[in-house]
Amino acid sequence: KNISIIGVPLDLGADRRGVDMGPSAIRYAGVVARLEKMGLNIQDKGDIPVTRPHTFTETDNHKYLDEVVEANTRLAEAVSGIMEEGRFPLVLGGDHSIALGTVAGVAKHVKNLGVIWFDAHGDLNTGETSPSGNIHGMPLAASLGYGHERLVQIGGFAPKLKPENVVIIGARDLDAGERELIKRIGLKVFTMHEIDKLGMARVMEEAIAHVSRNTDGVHLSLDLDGLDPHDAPGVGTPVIGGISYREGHVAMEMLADADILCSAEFVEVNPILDRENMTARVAVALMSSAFGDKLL
Ligand code: DIR
Ligand code: MN
Ligand code: MN
Ligand code: MN
Repeated sequence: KNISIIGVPLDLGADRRGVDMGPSAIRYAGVVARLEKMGLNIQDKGDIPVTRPHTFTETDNHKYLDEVVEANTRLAEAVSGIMEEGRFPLVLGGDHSIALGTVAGVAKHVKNLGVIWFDAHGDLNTGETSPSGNIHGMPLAASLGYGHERLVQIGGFAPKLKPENVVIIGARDLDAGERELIKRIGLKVFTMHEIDKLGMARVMEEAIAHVSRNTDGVHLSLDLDGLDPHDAPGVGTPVIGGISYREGHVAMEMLADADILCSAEFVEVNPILDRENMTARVAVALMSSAFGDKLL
């Protein structure tokens, strides 16, 4: 595989500052060397420029809408360019609002795109339902065509995803409006309840079958807060009772075996809240498994 890495030092979609340092933390954790050691061809394209705001702005319950749209428009173009070269985009966040740009760039080239969304949250809010006004709680809704027109239309087309091609894994903190949307559009969600009851291997079997049935490629959007805060403490919105380090690994290994991924992003690494860059190191370990690294 030929992989192009791109960082997005954006934290304006989240409440707590610091995930803008996520790309640096993941590079410091040795992502390039680790993947090169597996024999992969790696090109690090550096970071997308992000405009720092001079003042706080909010538009209809969307904090920093202009800056988030601008960064994601640039990201969509960069990701689309990587796809055009026939390379695999690996995007380093940054808050999860950057999925708006990644998914836009990938969906431009993959007609029926599947998505696996690892997250403690649904990221299915719109300006009407969001309790926070933070855009990192909205990217999956917008990619499905729900929410603010400027978010929905990033990349110049909409919707990017069909609900039947998406699964969420690891959810344990869903807002009322998100639950309503999940039921209304019939979205497949494996909450922690299903993971506890069935086990991660069975959940992944079902998830992989679901997202590869009618698709031409699958995007992995992995929010590190999907993992348990014990294993990934460096995230802005930790939620107790998450996916363990080992469950994360078997999930990534099963994705590698299924060989369905066309793109991936690892988001919400916050080095300010971390311990010895542990969360960035977990992110790199999960990436290597997703790209086929084996214990034996
Ligand atoms: C909450 C938190 N659902 C919101 N979302 C987070 O603000 O919309 N997503 N933290 O990662
Ligand atoms: Mn910052
Ligand atoms: Mn998220
Ligand atoms: Mn989350």
